[in-house]
Amino acid sequence: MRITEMHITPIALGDPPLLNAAGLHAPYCLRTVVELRTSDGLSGLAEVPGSVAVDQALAAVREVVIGADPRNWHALRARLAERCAPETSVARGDKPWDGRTRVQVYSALDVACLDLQGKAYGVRVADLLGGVVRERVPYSAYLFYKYEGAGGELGFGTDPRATGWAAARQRAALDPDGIVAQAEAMVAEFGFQSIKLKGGCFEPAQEVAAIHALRRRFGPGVPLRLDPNALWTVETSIRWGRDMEGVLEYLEDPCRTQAGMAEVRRMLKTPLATNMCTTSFDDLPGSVRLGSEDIILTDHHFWGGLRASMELAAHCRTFARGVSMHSNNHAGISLAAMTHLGAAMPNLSYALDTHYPWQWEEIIVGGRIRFEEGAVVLPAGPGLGVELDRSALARAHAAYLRAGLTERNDEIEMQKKVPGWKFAATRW
Ligand code: GKR
Ligand code: MG
Repeated sequence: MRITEMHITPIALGDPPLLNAAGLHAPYCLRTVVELRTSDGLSGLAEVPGSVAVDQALAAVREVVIGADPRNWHALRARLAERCAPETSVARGDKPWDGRTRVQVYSALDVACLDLQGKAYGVRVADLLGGVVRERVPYSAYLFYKYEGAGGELGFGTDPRATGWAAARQRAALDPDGIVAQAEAMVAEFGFQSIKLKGGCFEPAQEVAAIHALRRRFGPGVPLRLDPNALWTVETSIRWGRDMEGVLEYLEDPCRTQAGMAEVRRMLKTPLATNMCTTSFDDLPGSVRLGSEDIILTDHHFWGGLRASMELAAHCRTFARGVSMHSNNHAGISLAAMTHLGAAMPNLSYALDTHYPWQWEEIIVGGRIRFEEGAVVLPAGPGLGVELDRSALARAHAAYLRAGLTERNDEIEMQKKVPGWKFAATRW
């Protein structure tokens, strides 16, 4: 079997004005869909966070990919390394999301090749990752402070006909009551059994008050997490971490650097998780030496693919760390890939993050993937078990061309609401 075609399609999906440490989400989030086709007529899919830089990095390896055997990942990866070595964590940047592009090339090709292999052998991607340990993969509700509006072509007005979660997706949520109302709507619609709040947007006191309000509303049976995306100092992290002791399942990236996290970890009983301080294999020795976190949040888009995330899970087992998953905005191909990974990871210890409920469009046949009691049932396969809806893909690509965005830039979006607003790597 040989790869004969590689298609790179940038798309834009509507996204509400969600706040985070770096500013505000634009009306559209960008993704890139990669499709590999083979000599025997198979199609393998992958989805990665989109930007012109990622698309260019993918296009730059096309001649290495064409002609490769998708069943031999080691051979393809070695050839990719000659052409485009993956960045180390130094290139990640200090924004909440990972700024690297070449790591995403590895991720896209790893996932698309696994999809092809699964289709060729008639098995699921999770089977290829070592076998299915759970058929239902639990996800967490992911709450955001937000301005009014739903983004994309739904615009920024409130649609009075919207009910339930659709209405909550449009309503502003800027205070603890708004966050509790958002959680109620999201939990009612999707059945999530744990809740994460995206922090780093307001004074710690306000975000911690929202966590206590969630605890009062949902009780100790619903695990809670807060993620200030490293905007707090070590002192602030200890001060507010103590205030939430016994309330949080984990505190995610309260501050910057492994050394900072290790200091906070020594002073708190609450476990710490990260997708900002330990973000690639070159970070692992420091993580172990310093003891910077209890839980590493993998993300196959940034760790180099599903197989690399399984390697990370083995590392976490060896060093008695928990493992779970980070997310950025995404569509169904990524959700399917995350679900296969979650289904195959023996030591998955927490419900996975997902931004999926914030979107409403889809590019796969059958439309939106459903959550049952907060979990996604492993797609039946073969491969990832999802197929491209080519007209939906064409619509999302047309939206990309209309939107005119070349990369994610939350600072510029925030300045449209708050003139002069500037990102600060540490704020409180
Ligand atoms: O979507 O605004 C967002 C998040 O802040 C995202 O960019 C982060 O990468 O979800 C992420 C996280 O857990 O840090
Ligand atoms: Mg995070």
